[in-house]
Amino acid sequence: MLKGTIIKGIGGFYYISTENGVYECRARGKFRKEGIKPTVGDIVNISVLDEKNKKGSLDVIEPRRNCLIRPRAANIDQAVIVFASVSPDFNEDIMDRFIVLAEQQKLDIVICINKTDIDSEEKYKKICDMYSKAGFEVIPVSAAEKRGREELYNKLKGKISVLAGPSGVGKSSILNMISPEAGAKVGEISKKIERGKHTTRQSELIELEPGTYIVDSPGFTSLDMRGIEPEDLQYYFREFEPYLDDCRYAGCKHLNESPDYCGIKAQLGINISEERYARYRDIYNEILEERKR
Ligand SMILES: Nc1nc2c(ncn2[C@@H]2O[C@H](COP(=O)(O)OP(=O)(O)O)[C@@H](O)[C@H]2O)c(=O)[nH]1
Ligand SMILES: [Mg+2]
Ligand SMILES: [Zn+2]
Repeated sequence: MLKGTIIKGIGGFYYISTENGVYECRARGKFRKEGIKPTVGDIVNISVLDEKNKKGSLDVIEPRRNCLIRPRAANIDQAVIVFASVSPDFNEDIMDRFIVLAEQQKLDIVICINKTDIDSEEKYKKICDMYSKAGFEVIPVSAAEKRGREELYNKLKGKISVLAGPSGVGKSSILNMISPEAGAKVGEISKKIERGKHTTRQSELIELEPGTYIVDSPGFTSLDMRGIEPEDLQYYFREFEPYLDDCRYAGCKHLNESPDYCGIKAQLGINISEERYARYRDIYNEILEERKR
């Protein structure tokens, strides 16, 4: 038995990274019978069938911590949510949706604010301040000037991370800054996908160093909130957490209740930013509206 992580799956073969290198494995028939599809990121046990040619059999899949649908990958540890401070202008509404989706998947979150080199008014400082106060790790970077690389890299170490964020904010550029090899590899893969058009495929894990991986395609391409239970939304705004017990009524929605009775509303402008709260309210109402349809 050898423990490893599935880093790639193609045509029924799985490539499993272990302490003795990468093995090409077929999955045992029982998985199909049980309706389990081995997935990139799965932590598995294999038995080695042919050491010289690095071939084996995938025998056991450990229970998953989470499983993202797009990109399809299991056991992702962390989302690095990338936004630009300018060009495109920072959009807090979209940012908070990315955060909510990452919290729902129980991912660690690192917020990365890019393009600080062209942010002449230093707007990024206010953004960093708001999100650090809300309890997030925030790293300002400039992929163009390779600023912030060390700090970001340290956050990736020992984890499987997915880069998320709108297009044009610099995700590819940041990956290139972190690792030109990884950047080139992802570039190649996305070209292949473009050529192949609608082929469905699993993601691939790109190894930065042993134990440290990046998922090859950006996470949460859709910001669909319909999978979120309205009463769970409060848990996806992490700065609410210390005050939830202060609400007088069980099941407080923190919407129309008076600040005298609601721990969250009592903290507005103090320990909870009015802006973040406004997004809680908007997303909450939007989920309710969607459910009426
Ligand atoms: N000035 C500046 N431009 C950047 C920076 N990072 C990326 N860009 C530019 O922003 C555009 C989008 O970058 P890209 O990495 O493709 O974004 P992605 O869509 O998120 O992968 C490209 O023209 C990049 O050259 C940066 O730190 N500073
Ligand atoms: Mg890109
Ligand atoms: Zn409340």
